Amino acid sequence: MKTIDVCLSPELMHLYEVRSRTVVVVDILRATSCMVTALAHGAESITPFAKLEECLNMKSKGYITSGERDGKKVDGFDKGNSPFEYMGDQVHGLKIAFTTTNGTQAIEKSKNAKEVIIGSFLNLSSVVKYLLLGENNVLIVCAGWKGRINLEDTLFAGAVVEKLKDYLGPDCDAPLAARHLYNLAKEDMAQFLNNSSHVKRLNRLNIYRDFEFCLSVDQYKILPRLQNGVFVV
Ligand code: 3SL
Repeated sequence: MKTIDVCLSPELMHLYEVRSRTVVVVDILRATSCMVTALAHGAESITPFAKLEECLNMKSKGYITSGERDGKKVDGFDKGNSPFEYMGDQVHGLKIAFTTTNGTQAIEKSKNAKEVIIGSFLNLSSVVKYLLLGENNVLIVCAGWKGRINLEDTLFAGAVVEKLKDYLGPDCDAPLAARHLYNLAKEDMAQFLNNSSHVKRLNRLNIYRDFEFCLSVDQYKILPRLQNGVFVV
Protein backbone atom coordinates (compact mmCIF):
# COMPACT_ATOMS: atom_id res chain seq x y z
CA MET A 1 0.00 0.00 0.00
CA LYS A 2 1.26 3.50 -0.81
CA THR A 3 1.72 5.83 2.13
CA ILE A 4 0.74 9.39 2.93
CA ASP A 5 2.35 11.73 5.44
CA VAL A 6 1.84 15.35 6.46
CA CYS A 7 4.58 17.87 7.24
CA LEU A 8 2.75 20.40 9.41
CA SER A 9 5.36 23.14 9.00
CA PRO A 10 8.17 23.75 6.48
CA GLU A 11 10.50 23.94 9.52
CA LEU A 12 10.00 20.17 9.87
CA MET A 13 11.03 19.38 6.29
CA HIS A 14 14.41 18.03 7.37
CA LEU A 15 12.54 15.07 8.93
CA TYR A 16 11.21 13.89 5.59
CA GLU A 17 12.77 12.11 2.64
CA VAL A 18 11.20 13.63 -0.47
CA ARG A 19 13.24 12.34 -3.40
CA SER A 20 10.91 9.40 -3.93
CA ARG A 21 7.67 11.18 -3.06
CA THR A 22 5.03 13.31 -4.65
CA VAL A 23 4.87 16.46 -2.55
CA VAL A 24 1.66 18.47 -2.39
CA VAL A 25 2.37 22.02 -1.25
CA VAL A 26 -0.59 23.75 0.35
CA ASP A 27 -1.12 27.31 1.50
CA ILE A 28 -4.90 27.66 1.62
CA LEU A 29 -4.75 31.31 2.72
CA ARG A 30 -3.86 32.28 0.14
CA ALA A 31 -0.83 31.44 -2.02
CA THR A 32 -1.74 28.07 -3.48
CA SER A 33 -5.40 29.12 -3.84
CA CYS A 34 -4.21 32.07 -5.95
CA MET A 35 -1.93 29.89 -8.05
CA VAL A 36 -4.70 27.41 -8.79
CA THR A 37 -7.09 30.25 -9.64
CA ALA A 38 -4.59 31.91 -12.00
CA LEU A 39 -3.78 28.71 -13.87
CA ALA A 40 -7.46 27.76 -14.05
CA HIS A 41 -8.12 31.15 -15.64
CA GLY A 42 -5.55 30.61 -18.36
CA ALA A 43 -2.28 31.95 -16.98
CA GLU A 44 0.51 30.34 -18.99
CA SER A 45 2.76 29.56 -16.03
CA ILE A 46 3.69 30.45 -12.47
CA THR A 47 7.32 30.66 -11.45
CA PRO A 48 7.69 30.60 -7.65
CA PHE A 49 10.41 32.54 -5.85
CA ALA A 50 11.41 32.49 -2.21
CA LYS A 51 13.24 35.83 -2.51
CA LEU A 52 11.47 39.09 -3.23
CA GLU A 53 14.30 40.63 -5.30
CA GLU A 54 14.56 37.59 -7.57
CA CYS A 55 10.85 37.78 -8.21
CA LEU A 56 10.96 41.50 -8.94
CA ASN A 57 13.83 41.00 -11.43
CA MET A 58 11.50 38.91 -13.59
CA LYS A 59 9.61 42.05 -14.58
CA SER A 60 12.35 42.96 -17.05
CA LYS A 61 11.92 39.51 -18.61
CA GLY A 62 8.27 40.08 -19.43
CA TYR A 63 6.72 38.48 -16.36
CA ILE A 64 3.89 39.81 -14.22
CA THR A 65 5.20 40.11 -10.65
CA SER A 66 2.84 38.88 -7.95
CA GLY A 67 2.61 38.15 -4.28
CA GLU A 68 2.83 39.63 -0.81
CA ARG A 69 4.74 40.09 2.37
CA ASP A 70 2.72 39.86 5.60
CA GLY A 71 -0.44 39.74 3.50
CA LYS A 72 0.16 43.04 1.73
CA LYS A 73 0.99 43.62 -1.92
CA VAL A 74 4.65 44.47 -2.36
CA ASP A 75 5.59 47.95 -3.65
CA GLY A 76 6.42 47.75 -7.34
CA PHE A 77 4.60 44.44 -7.86
CA ASP A 78 1.80 44.12 -10.43
CA LYS A 79 -0.50 42.02 -8.28
CA GLY A 80 -1.03 41.02 -4.68
CA ASN A 81 -2.26 37.73 -3.21
CA SER A 82 -6.03 37.79 -3.61
CA PRO A 83 -7.57 35.07 -5.79
CA PHE A 84 -9.91 37.73 -7.20
CA GLU A 85 -6.90 39.34 -8.93
CA TYR A 86 -6.32 36.16 -10.91
CA MET A 87 -9.68 35.63 -12.56
CA GLY A 88 -11.18 36.18 -16.00
CA ASP A 89 -9.14 38.05 -18.59
CA GLN A 90 -6.79 39.51 -15.97
CA VAL A 91 -4.28 36.67 -16.29
CA HIS A 92 -4.97 34.91 -19.59
CA GLY A 93 -1.71 33.96 -21.33
CA LEU A 94 0.49 35.62 -18.71
CA LYS A 95 3.71 34.32 -17.23
CA ILE A 96 3.57 35.10 -13.52
CA ALA A 97 6.50 35.37 -11.10
CA PHE A 98 5.16 34.74 -7.60
CA THR A 99 6.58 35.20 -4.11
CA THR A 100 4.79 34.97 -0.77
CA THR A 101 5.60 34.97 2.93
CA ASN A 102 5.05 31.24 3.40
CA GLY A 103 3.70 29.49 0.30
CA THR A 104 6.67 29.96 -1.99
CA GLN A 105 9.05 29.28 0.91
CA ALA A 106 7.39 25.87 1.32
CA ILE A 107 7.74 25.26 -2.41
CA GLU A 108 11.45 26.14 -2.21
CA LYS A 109 11.92 23.58 0.57
CA SER A 110 10.11 20.93 -1.48
CA LYS A 111 12.00 21.32 -4.72
CA ASN A 112 14.07 18.13 -4.34
CA ALA A 113 10.94 16.02 -4.36
CA LYS A 114 10.29 13.49 -7.10
CA GLU A 115 7.45 15.77 -8.12
CA VAL A 116 5.74 18.82 -6.68
CA ILE A 117 2.08 19.63 -7.18
CA ILE A 118 -0.11 22.44 -5.85
CA GLY A 119 -3.10 21.76 -3.63
CA SER A 120 -5.99 23.88 -2.42
CA PHE A 121 -9.64 23.29 -1.63
CA LEU A 122 -10.36 24.84 -5.03
CA ASN A 123 -8.86 21.80 -6.79
CA LEU A 124 -9.24 19.19 -4.03
CA SER A 125 -10.75 16.41 -6.15
CA SER A 126 -8.13 16.82 -8.88
CA VAL A 127 -5.39 16.45 -6.26
CA VAL A 128 -7.03 13.40 -4.70
CA LYS A 129 -7.52 11.71 -8.06
CA TYR A 130 -3.94 12.38 -9.11
CA LEU A 131 -2.51 10.96 -5.88
CA LEU A 132 -4.76 7.92 -6.10
CA LEU A 133 -3.62 7.08 -9.62
CA GLY A 134 0.06 7.96 -9.07
CA GLU A 135 2.77 5.49 -8.14
CA ASN A 136 4.54 7.49 -5.47
CA ASN A 137 4.19 7.78 -1.74
CA VAL A 138 2.82 11.18 -0.79
CA LEU A 139 3.88 14.02 1.50
CA ILE A 140 1.60 17.01 2.03
CA VAL A 141 3.63 20.07 3.01
CA CYS A 142 1.65 22.69 4.92
CA ALA A 143 3.04 26.21 4.46
CA GLY A 144 1.87 27.40 7.89
CA TRP A 145 2.86 30.88 9.04
CA LYS A 146 6.54 31.72 9.50
CA GLY A 147 7.35 28.23 10.69
CA ARG A 148 4.27 27.85 12.85
CA ILE A 149 1.47 25.39 12.25
CA ASN A 150 -1.87 26.67 11.03
CA LEU A 151 -5.33 25.17 11.00
CA GLU A 152 -6.41 25.78 7.41
CA ASP A 153 -3.49 23.96 5.77
CA THR A 154 -3.88 21.12 8.28
CA LEU A 155 -7.58 20.85 7.38
CA PHE A 156 -6.73 20.52 3.70
CA ALA A 157 -4.19 17.79 4.51
CA GLY A 158 -6.86 16.06 6.59
CA ALA A 159 -9.36 16.23 3.73
CA VAL A 160 -6.91 14.52 1.39
CA VAL A 161 -6.04 11.84 3.97
CA GLU A 162 -9.75 11.23 4.64
CA LYS A 163 -10.60 10.84 0.97
CA LEU A 164 -7.68 8.47 0.36
CA LYS A 165 -7.98 6.49 3.59
CA ASP A 166 -8.84 3.21 1.87
CA TYR A 167 -5.92 3.47 -0.56
CA LEU A 168 -2.99 5.22 1.15
CA GLY A 169 -1.79 4.25 4.63
CA PRO A 170 -0.73 6.92 7.16
CA ASP A 171 3.05 7.06 7.55
CA CYS A 172 2.96 8.56 11.06
CA ASP A 173 0.52 10.37 13.38
CA ALA A 174 0.38 13.75 11.61
CA PRO A 175 -1.94 12.43 8.86
CA LEU A 176 -4.16 10.87 11.53
CA ALA A 177 -4.31 14.13 13.49
CA ALA A 178 -5.07 16.12 10.34
CA ARG A 179 -7.82 13.69 9.37
CA HIS A 180 -9.47 13.88 12.81
CA LEU A 181 -9.36 17.66 12.67
CA TYR A 182 -10.89 17.73 9.20
CA ASN A 183 -13.71 15.43 10.29
CA LEU A 184 -14.46 17.76 13.19
CA ALA A 185 -14.45 20.81 10.91
CA LYS A 186 -15.90 19.64 7.61
CA GLU A 187 -19.56 20.58 8.18
CA ASP A 188 -18.62 24.25 8.57
CA MET A 189 -14.97 24.96 7.96
CA ALA A 190 -15.45 28.74 8.01
CA GLN A 191 -16.94 28.57 11.48
CA PHE A 192 -14.23 26.16 12.63
CA LEU A 193 -11.53 28.56 11.44
CA ASN A 194 -13.15 31.70 12.78
CA ASN A 195 -10.69 32.10 15.65
CA SER A 196 -7.63 30.94 13.77
CA SER A 197 -4.59 33.18 13.55
CA HIS A 198 -4.52 33.79 9.82
CA VAL A 199 -8.23 34.42 9.54
CA LYS A 200 -7.86 37.12 12.21
CA ARG A 201 -4.91 38.52 10.24
CA LEU A 202 -6.91 38.60 6.99
CA ASN A 203 -9.89 40.14 8.78
CA ARG A 204 -7.64 42.97 9.90
CA LEU A 205 -6.78 43.51 6.22
CA ASN A 206 -10.51 43.45 5.44
CA ILE A 207 -10.34 40.51 3.05
CA TYR A 208 -12.97 38.14 4.42
CA ARG A 209 -14.22 37.30 0.92
CA ASP A 210 -10.81 35.83 0.05
CA PHE A 211 -11.15 33.55 3.06
CA GLU A 212 -14.61 32.37 2.01
CA PHE A 213 -13.54 31.78 -1.58
CA CYS A 214 -10.40 29.85 -0.60
CA LEU A 215 -12.56 27.40 1.37
CA SER A 216 -14.84 26.63 -1.56
CA VAL A 217 -14.30 23.08 -2.74
CA ASP A 218 -13.71 21.99 -6.34
CA GLN A 219 -14.13 25.26 -8.16
CA TYR A 220 -11.55 24.08 -10.67
CA LYS A 221 -10.49 20.80 -12.21
CA ILE A 222 -6.81 21.42 -12.68
CA LEU A 223 -3.58 20.08 -11.30
CA PRO A 224 -0.56 22.43 -11.34
CA ARG A 225 2.74 20.53 -11.52
CA LEU A 226 6.26 21.85 -11.19
CA GLN A 227 8.26 21.32 -14.38
CA ASN A 228 11.78 22.75 -14.57
CA GLY A 229 11.01 25.18 -11.75
CA VAL A 230 7.76 26.41 -13.28
CA PHE A 231 4.16 25.47 -12.44
CA VAL A 232 2.03 24.60 -15.42
CA VAL A 233 -1.25 22.73 -15.76
O1 3SL B 1 2.17 33.37 3.27
C1 3SL B 1 1.66 33.21 2.18
O2 3SL B 1 2.17 32.53 1.34
C2 3SL B 1 0.40 34.00 1.91
O3 3SL B 1 -0.50 33.24 1.27
C3 3SL B 1 -0.08 34.74 3.13
S1 3SL B 1 -1.36 35.88 2.87
O4 3SL B 1 -2.62 35.22 2.86
O5 3SL B 1 -1.18 36.62 1.64
O6 3SL B 1 -1.31 36.80 4.02
